[in-house]
Amino acid sequence: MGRVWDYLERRLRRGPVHFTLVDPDKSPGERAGDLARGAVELGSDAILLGGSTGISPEGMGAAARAVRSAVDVPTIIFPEGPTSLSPEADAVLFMSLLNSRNLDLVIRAHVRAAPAVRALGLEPIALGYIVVAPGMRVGEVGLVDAVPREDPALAMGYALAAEFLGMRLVYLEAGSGAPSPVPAPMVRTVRSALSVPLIVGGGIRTADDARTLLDAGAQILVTGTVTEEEGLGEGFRGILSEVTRRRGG
Ligand code: 1GP
Repeated sequence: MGRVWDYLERRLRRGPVHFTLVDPDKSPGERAGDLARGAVELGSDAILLGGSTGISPEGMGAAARAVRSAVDVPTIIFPEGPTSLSPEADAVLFMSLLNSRNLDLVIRAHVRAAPAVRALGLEPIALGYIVVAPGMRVGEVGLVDAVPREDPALAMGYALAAEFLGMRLVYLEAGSGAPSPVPAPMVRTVRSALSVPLIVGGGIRTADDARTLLDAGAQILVTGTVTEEEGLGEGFRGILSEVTRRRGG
């Protein structure tokens, strides 16, 4: 496997992992680098670059360059489509939106993107992406049949299907800016069935949110809005302290 995957496996062996999502539209170029530096100093393990609006390859490239020179953790593209790819990043989450009604987001865009990923030298990390209600913007633009919050068994079905198809990671997404994160009972049910690492994101704003999800078995937490809106303040620091205090030496 690739270098970024090896790094993630090493990090996961010592406890929970945190990814900081930076939107190159809201935090372009050097601002992305500054945010990344602060986040990594507080213990974040990787920087995801992405957003739900059209990010140009130039915008993605400038942000990736700035992040890579600011931090020595991986810079990973969290794509909204083939146009967000840039050779300046280390890896790309090669993700299938499993509960979309738009086949492009399940597999067809991937057919177009795969040769570009290879040509750009990006490390692809296969990921099953599952949107849970309310889903927010990704739920709308992704034409998603969102998993109802009270249906952990359905989430588990999707997650296991992703694992059986060979995906390396499963991501339960409540949607960026969701009023509350994926429910803990759903995280617990999915985690109890799954062997591959479980990522949870969307609506995580406080230490309490992080504690609840980590206690339920989330292995990787993703936060974006909390830093875009509040910087590296109390919310972000609280989340990172919940993650880092669970780590072994
Ligand atoms: C969105 O899960 C991520 O794809 C992050 O969500 O912006 O709500 O932190 P937030």
